[in-house]
Amino acid sequence: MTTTRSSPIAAAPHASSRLSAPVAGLVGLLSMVAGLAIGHLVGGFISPTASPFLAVGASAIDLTPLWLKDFAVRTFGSYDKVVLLSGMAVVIGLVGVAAGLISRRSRTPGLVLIVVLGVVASVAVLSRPTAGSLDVFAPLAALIVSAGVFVFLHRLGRLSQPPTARGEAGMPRRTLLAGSVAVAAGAGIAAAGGQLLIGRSDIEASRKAVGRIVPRAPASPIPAGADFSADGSPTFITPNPDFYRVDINLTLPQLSTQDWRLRIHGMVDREVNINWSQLTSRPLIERPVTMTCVSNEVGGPYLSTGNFTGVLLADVLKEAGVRPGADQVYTTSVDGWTCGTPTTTLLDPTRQAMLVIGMNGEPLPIEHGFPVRLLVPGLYGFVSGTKWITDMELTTFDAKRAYWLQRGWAQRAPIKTMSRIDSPGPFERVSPNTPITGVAWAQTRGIEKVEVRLDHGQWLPAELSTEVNVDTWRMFRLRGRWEPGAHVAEVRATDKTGYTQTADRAAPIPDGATGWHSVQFTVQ
Ligand SMILES: Nc1nc2c(c(=O)[nH]1)N[C@H]1C(S)=C(S)[C@@H](COP(=O)(O)O)O[C@H]1N2
Ligand SMILES: [Mo]
Repeated sequence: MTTTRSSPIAAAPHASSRLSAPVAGLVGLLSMVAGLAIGHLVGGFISPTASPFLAVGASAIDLTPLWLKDFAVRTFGSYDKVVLLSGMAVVIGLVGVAAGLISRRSRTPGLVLIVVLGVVASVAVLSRPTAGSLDVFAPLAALIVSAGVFVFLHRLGRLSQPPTARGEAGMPRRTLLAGSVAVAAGAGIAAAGGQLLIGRSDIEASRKAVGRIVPRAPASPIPAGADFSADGSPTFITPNPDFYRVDINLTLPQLSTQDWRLRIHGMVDREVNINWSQLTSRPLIERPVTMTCVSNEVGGPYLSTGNFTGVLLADVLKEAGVRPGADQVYTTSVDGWTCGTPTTTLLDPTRQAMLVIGMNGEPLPIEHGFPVRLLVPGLYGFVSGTKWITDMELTTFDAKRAYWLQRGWAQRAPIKTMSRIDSPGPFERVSPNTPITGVAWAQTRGIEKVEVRLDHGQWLPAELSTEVNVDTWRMFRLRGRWEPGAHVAEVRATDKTGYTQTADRAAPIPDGATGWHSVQFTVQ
């Protein structure tokens, strides 16, 4: 341990003009780390390949001979990149320490080394195949911050040397320590921030690389009469940015097509492992389906329709060979969320459960499960809609309990026949001839009839939009001339089995809300 008390040797003339070796090494190391962290953060804003750290790593991969690459992949498997980046971090750290050690008397040699490294990093960044001209700002920021921190800590280091014969006032070591801790903490935050931004844009790049999704069997065009959006109903297809989103994730799972795998195992004749290119070379079908969340309250918003592209799951399951008794398909997302679906539903050819890769002509948006999700028409999302799916186990409901089942929600949850008024909105003031419009849904059964009543009067049959298929919503519209004043409108749907939705209000938990939606509005 060093002490702050001056020894006769330390107090010798000129001693203060020389940093001790540990302090010099620390100063060099921290300035290097701070520069790279800021470069990583700026890279996060511009492009992942602008990060000097990642660009140097990518150049290193490019410059590695093939035999060494093969060795790395064989030895470290999918950790090869982690091993490379960790090795690089150690080397760069050592160079930083060296920059400090050659600067114990004067800071000039270290600054020269930092500038040289900055130029090397800029060359690495700009020579990436996808480099843009803005990218140079990341290594530039790294260079400036690195040099600035070096000058700052070098000065603190000198001032905190023991007092000199010349009588310079010594600063306590604490100040150097505090400065170092502050730089290290700042660097940590910047690096983490950069990593967060880069992770996201990396996956966005993987998503862009997929391009447009063109199914072999595209869905028929949506007929013009499929919605009454001109009168206030939703559009038949929900645009991706407006599609409702429900999941337990604070940050989105980051799974590229390259890293994606689906393992189908458990009670099967043979385990099946599928990667992205194997999945996408299967026949792709496209179908509009309306998804609904079990948490949707009467009149709630967790309901949207997409044109989904994917592979029929029943075909894949048949290849695996489902063993008798496997009544549950237990799926797991890359982040560990789990979901239990009845096997019979997934094998039912009329159900057309899908491994989905596309939504409205685009690759799945990240928040909707990129690159692959499960979609089962007619079941609420929590028992059917596994996003970022990576694992599918054939098992029994007795053996395994999925995420929401453990938290009090139902094991089996078919979507209930329901309807919602969208226009007029609650307490809206409208003109006397404003139509009453909205949506009704009864996935797998189809909507037969929707009725609306005003002020608890007679039920009046509403006009229905053109049916697209029984797995999608149907819009309704009631035209009329309403008396001036306050009104209440109510709606109820009847599905094609003849069931009319009950007036009894039930909460969403455990298997979906029931009751008629009503809206109060005023005619003026
Ligand atoms: N991995 C994962 N998948 C998930 C969930 C989740 O929390 N994690 N939520 C489910 C629920 S409750 C619903 S309603 C649907 C919603 O899908 P969306 O967000 O694409 O609309 O996703 C399902 N899939
Ligand atoms: Mo849900």
